[in-house]
Amino acid sequence: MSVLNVNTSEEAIKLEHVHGAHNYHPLPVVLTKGEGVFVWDVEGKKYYDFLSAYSAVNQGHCHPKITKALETQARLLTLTSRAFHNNVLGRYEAYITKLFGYDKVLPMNTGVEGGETANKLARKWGYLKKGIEKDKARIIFANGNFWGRTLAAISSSDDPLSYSGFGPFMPGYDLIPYNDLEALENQFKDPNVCAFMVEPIQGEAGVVVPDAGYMSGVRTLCDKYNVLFIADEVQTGIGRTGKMLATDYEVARPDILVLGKALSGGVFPVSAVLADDPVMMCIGPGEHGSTFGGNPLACAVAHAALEVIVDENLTEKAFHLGNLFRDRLNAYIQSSSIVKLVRGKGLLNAIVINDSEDSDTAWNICLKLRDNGLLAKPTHGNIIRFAPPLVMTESQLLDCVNIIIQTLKTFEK
Ligand code: IF1
Repeated sequence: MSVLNVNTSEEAIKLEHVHGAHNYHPLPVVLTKGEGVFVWDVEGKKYYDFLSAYSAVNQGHCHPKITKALETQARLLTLTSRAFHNNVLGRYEAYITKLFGYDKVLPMNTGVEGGETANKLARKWGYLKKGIEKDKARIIFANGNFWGRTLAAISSSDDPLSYSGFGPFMPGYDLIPYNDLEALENQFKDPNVCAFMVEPIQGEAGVVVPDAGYMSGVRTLCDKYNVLFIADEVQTGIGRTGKMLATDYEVARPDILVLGKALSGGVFPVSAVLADDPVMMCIGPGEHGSTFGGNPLACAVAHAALEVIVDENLTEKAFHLGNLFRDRLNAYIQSSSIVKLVRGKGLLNAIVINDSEDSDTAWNICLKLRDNGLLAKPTHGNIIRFAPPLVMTESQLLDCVNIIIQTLKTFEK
């Protein structure tokens, strides 16, 4: 069968519609090239990428250092399985555990596998170290959480779009309101609670930033009740919020840290779970793993991707550019009837549109942004997430602010 030529966006979309599952509703744009903060469509139109593949491309599209690491390792050794050692894994493990300050790392592939691994570690720790009765361990999550699409992940979801039609669900999972330390403490009084898994800023919920003191409050309560603090930093980590980790904004060191997405700069599926020995050593040989977990190619890519964050000071850049972004948007909002507010930290931001959740205003704004050369996508209904690559320059950011504001003005009543 000849390789089907895809010469137009329309042809590409049609092929996806006919031959692909309909589990997404993408913005109608067909991308063929990415470089830094820019992407190009099949017709050659250039766009600012203001989604960064949901914060997986913090380092910019096809970063040369990361793609070089991929190409070099791809010619040497891509996969050994963990049945044997290789010369790349240990070097990467030493680097990432030193960078984030943990005793050990358990390498996986996708963010949700990282979350699953963290949940298994916490339950095992609960039985071995906290003395919880067999099969009684409970993990607490916050309303509005999103940590992936597996049956465990959707079992902890309060979003019907995530869980409807997929039951029965994982037992031992319970939900409390986000940003509510009193509700959390009430749950912790049950000695069967082994962990609280939470995003420092809730991404999919619409970039929901909790009150100052929430993360440090979680840390304090976890210490008080001997509960593990699992931080899901798959979206907020790796410099995105203006700190290496969003939990770095407070005294809130997680017991288990879950990383993904930008851990590879968007070049390869790589995730990681970091913890100290008293937790990590609760899982022994043969009790957990993955065919591709810790493969040489993933380790080489992730090592380079992390070095880019450090060497190019992308965390500090995200901090300053994020403040500039919110300052400019807030100035506009003073006179806007269409935008209620802007919120976020670093370069993880969102605007809330002054319309009902089920209106298509946010979608229409994103279509217009696309026409004006900037790609973004609504999260829930009336919220548009803005998350450009952290390598953006100040002048590019101001150019994007101008595109966003000029576009929003066409929707003002
Ligand atoms: C999709 C959302 C974002 C995540 C956090 C774990 C994971 C994710 C905080 C799982 C993944 C992705 C999944 C992707 C779209 C995107 C997403 F809209 F789905 F919710 F970013 F907000 N923790 N988020 O955000 O990581 O297994 O996907 O590697 O499913 O459409 P993964």
